[in-house]
Amino acid sequence: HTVKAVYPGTFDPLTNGHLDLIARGAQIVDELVVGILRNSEKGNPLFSVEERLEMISEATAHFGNVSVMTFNGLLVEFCKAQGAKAVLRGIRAISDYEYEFQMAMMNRKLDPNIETLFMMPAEKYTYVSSRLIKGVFQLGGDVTALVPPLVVERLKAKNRE
Ligand code: COD
Repeated sequence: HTVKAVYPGTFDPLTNGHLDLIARGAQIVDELVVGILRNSEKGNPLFSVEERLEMISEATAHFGNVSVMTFNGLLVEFCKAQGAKAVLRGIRAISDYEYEFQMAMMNRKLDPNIETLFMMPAEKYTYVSSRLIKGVFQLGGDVTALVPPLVVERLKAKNRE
C-alpha cells in the first residue's frame, strides 16, 4: 500500500532544517504533504501564510512527491481529509522531545489510526530554528548557510518594507 504523510508546522520561515526533514521524509513515504497551520498560536508571524506557501512550494518544487497546503483546526482532521496515516516531525535535541511527545500522544488520543514518525536532521542543522533565524537576520547576522537562497531574498525584502 502507499503511505502518505503530513509534515505540519508554522514554517515562519522555512529553514534548511525543515528542508532536510522534507528530503528525508520524501525518501521514505510515497507522498508528503507539507501542512502550514493557518491559525497558529505562535503570535505575530513575520511572513503571511501565503508568503510561506509560496516559499515552501518553490523550495520543494524539485521533489516529485511533495505538495504544500495550508490547514485550519485540528491536525488529525487535516490528515484524515488528506488520507494521510502519518505525521512527520523533526527532533533536534532532547529539548524538543517533551513538546513532541505531548503532541504525538494527544494526536493519538484524538485519532488512534494516525502515527507520528520522528526523524533527525543532519547534525549541522540541529541548532537551526525559525525563531533564531529571524532574530539573527534582524540583527544583521548572516543566515545564508541556514535557509534556502529564496528565503534569504524574502528576508531582505521584508527588511526593506
Ligand atoms: N531540523 C529538523 N527538524 C526541525 C528543525 C531542524 N532544524 N527545525 C524545525 N524542525 C521540525 C520541528 O521539530 C517540527 O517537527 C517541524 O520541523 C515544524 O517546525 P515548526 O516550528 O514550524 O512547527 P510547529 O512546532 O510550530 O508546529 C506545530 C503544529 C502546527 C504541528 C501544531 O501546533 C498543530 O498541530 N496545530 C494544529 C491544532 C492541533 O491539532 N492541535 C493539537 C495538537 S496536539
